[in-house]
Amino acid sequence: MITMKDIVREGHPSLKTKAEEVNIPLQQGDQDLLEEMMTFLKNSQDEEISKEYDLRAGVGLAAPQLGINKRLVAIHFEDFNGKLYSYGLVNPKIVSHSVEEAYLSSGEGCLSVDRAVEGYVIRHARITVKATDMNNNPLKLRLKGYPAIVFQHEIDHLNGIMFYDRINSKNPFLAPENANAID
Ligand code: LHY
Ligand code: NI
Repeated sequence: MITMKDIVREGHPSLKTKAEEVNIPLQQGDQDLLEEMMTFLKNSQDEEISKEYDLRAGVGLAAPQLGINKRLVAIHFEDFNGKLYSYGLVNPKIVSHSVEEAYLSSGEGCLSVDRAVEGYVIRHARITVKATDMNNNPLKLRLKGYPAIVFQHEIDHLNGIMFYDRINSKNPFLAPENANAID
């Protein structure tokens, strides 16, 4: 079972490395890894299990956060309307995005970052993502709002990009004119 000790922290090279494409159909080991990553997220959101194993709640996890240099992402959360987003993604790619930008007004955190970093993380407001799912089927998703932010945060990990790389270093709370706040 994946716990916090398996998650690498800032300073680990895999957080700064572009991850490798994964072969389709998935090898058993890659499929098992995605399942484990999904289970971690579900456990982290379970009041009892998270307390027992001291898990920090998470909605997304990328393989490089386990020190594994592969383009695999797990996502599991309900949006503000109660719609479930639960996906194991293989080789996810943003194939198009809006010109409009967006940021979470409360900022972002990361399971690999043990400190608060304040500021607006400027991202695309809307994205279209193509990926392969855990059952080797092609997947195409159009996302906006909070889900679009989470997917971009996780896909960034596959490219060695951390959320604070997208905060304006001179003025962390500077929002571009074409950027909307998400509450
Ligand atoms: N997980 C964060 C989490 O709290 C992802 C996140 C956080 C996304 C805040 C958007 C806003 O689940 C990770 O750091 N995974 O990489
Ligand atoms: Ni992260």
